[in-house]
Amino acid sequence: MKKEPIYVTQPSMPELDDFIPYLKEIWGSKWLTNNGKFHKQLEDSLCEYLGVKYLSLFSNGTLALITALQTLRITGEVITTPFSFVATTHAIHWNGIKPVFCDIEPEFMTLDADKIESAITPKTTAILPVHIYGNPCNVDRISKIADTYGLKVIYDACHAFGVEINGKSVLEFGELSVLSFHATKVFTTFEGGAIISHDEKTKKRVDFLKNFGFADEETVVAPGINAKMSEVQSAFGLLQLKSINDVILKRKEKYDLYRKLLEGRDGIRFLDYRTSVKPNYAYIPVFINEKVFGKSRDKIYNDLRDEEIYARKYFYPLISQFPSYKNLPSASKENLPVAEDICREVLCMPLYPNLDNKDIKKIVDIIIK
Ligand code: T4K
Repeated sequence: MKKEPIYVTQPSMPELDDFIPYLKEIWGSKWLTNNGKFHKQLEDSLCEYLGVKYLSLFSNGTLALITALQTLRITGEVITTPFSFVATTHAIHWNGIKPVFCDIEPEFMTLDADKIESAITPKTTAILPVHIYGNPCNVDRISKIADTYGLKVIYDACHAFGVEINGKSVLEFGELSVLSFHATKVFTTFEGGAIISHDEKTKKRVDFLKNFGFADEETVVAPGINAKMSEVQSAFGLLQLKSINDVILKRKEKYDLYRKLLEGRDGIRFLDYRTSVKPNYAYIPVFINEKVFGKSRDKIYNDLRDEEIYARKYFYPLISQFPSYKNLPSASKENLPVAEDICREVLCMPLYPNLDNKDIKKIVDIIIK
């Protein structure tokens, strides 16, 4: 029998039968969207699960990022990382703000706090770092820099569902954090996302902005957008949440197996989590140094594809290499030497709870053969 292709990820689906009662309730109530019952329940349940006070659901992470910048009225220039999914910088661009790229740390691949200050200009109003692969940024250093220069910090936490530092949610840092619940994420609502804020007033502004700016039937307080999550998606989220601890545990088992089989080989490196981090095992990026390992990242990528195994080069090319951004002064190769190297070495391996251990062994064999 022909084997199914293996993709970089696969959503963990609950039993369809378990979803039917939710659908029946939605059908019965005819309440499909706009802050319905399941929407409210999911916001409360996520606050509890994630250990945060205020969370606003969104239709996706990109609109949540765009709205986060609107919420804080960010203008001028925003310092960000080129090593991320392109939506991070697009959100800045869609707000008419100039992105300023800053290099990343070689060890953790998050924004290099040592290089942020030299990117600040009189026009800088905010920093938009990314907890890449769910590994937290240097949050303490970034907070200090932001305080010193009077800047806001919005974290792109799209990979960081459930991640903690020293027992505290990573979503507690910065003025706002943004999650994605896309089908490829650890926790999913098909499409979806959220903004985490720290006070009721800000949460209210976020909620107005994601609903066209309506404060009530006759009052529009700002030029908002439509970025609401529907009842079907919210219900799916409630069901997903029931198995999330199991999902993360299974991801860890697969993650550990990759590391056991591949660790210690010259020219192959894994991303180490910062100390005191509780990870979510969202991704397993492997960094291949061609000169030392003797085989390039692209050769391994192609060898795997020949076997219908679709590892992904997250995140290559750098955002700064795309036509919309490559002419910015901060996009130059000289400004981003670490990110330029890392993006040529990285390959994210398939990782999801239902991935067969035999397939992991096969993937490792293809890499090392
Ligand atoms: N910030 C960061 C740091 C992000 O990583 C993202 C999204 C965002 C912001 C924006 O959040 P959203 O607006 O998306 O909520 C995927 C996702 O579409 C994207 O959400 C994600 N980051 C990015 C890292 O990965 P693609 O273009 O690589 O997806 P795609 O369609 O190639 O899917 C990858 C694999 O996943 C497929 O080969 C098979 C599997 N898959 C995919 C889908 C959609 C499934 O098994 N089922 C599915 O339904 O971008």
